[in-house]
Amino acid sequence: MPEYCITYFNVRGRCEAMRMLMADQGAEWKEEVVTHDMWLKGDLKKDAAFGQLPKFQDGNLTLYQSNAILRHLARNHGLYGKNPLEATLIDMVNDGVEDVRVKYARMIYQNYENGKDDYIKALATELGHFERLLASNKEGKGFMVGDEISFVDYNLLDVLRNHLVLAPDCLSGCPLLSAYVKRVSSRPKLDAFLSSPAHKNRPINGNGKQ
Ligand code: 6SG
Repeated sequence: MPEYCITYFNVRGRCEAMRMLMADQGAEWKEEVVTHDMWLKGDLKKDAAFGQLPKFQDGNLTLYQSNAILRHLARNHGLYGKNPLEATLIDMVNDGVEDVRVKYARMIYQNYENGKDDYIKALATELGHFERLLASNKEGKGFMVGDEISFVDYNLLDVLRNHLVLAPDCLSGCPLLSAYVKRVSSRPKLDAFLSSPAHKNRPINGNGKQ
């Protein structure tokens, strides 16, 4: 069993997709929770490869950058497609998820009061891209790429679930994505994690906005 450890703030943020992946794959991990005060002391920031968290340990290997961590877990658990072409397509979708995550975080942390309404108005277009991509694989009845779940499904699911909290009807024009969220969320081990206090009681974002 690998020795996984997440060092991060007490938020879902950039770690919930990797937590969902590990829970669904039956992997165990430790959590080292960093408080605001601990972070402001500066030692952790100084040690971090890019001055930021999350940090992730797999035995003696220490990693930074949440998407690199997701990819590392994907390689460990066979979640990176069945051939190089699928891996490339998974990367493409993941870059699209990252674009949405960055826009979402900018709105949440920098422009919530003034920016939320316009952000929500643009969601039909933003999320419509994923609806069409999903439709192009097995008529939208499975996963984003190929026949099996991959790391991008966990990352996309996390972003979609956060958007459903922000705007509960944001998937009303996306029937395939709506069904995908329900289908993937109901995988038994993932459902158990999503129903757990560890997930439910952890704030989505560090400033209390959602
Ligand atoms: C913030 O942006 O949690 N890391 C964040 N912030 C602290 O000094 N490209 C990489 C990646 O994918 C992005 C990392 C990410 O891994 S995530 C970080 O390290 C810094 O830059 C969002 C999050 N925010 C919680 C938070 C940060 C500042 C205010 C609220 C924690 C609580 C208080 C201070 C630190 Fe706080």
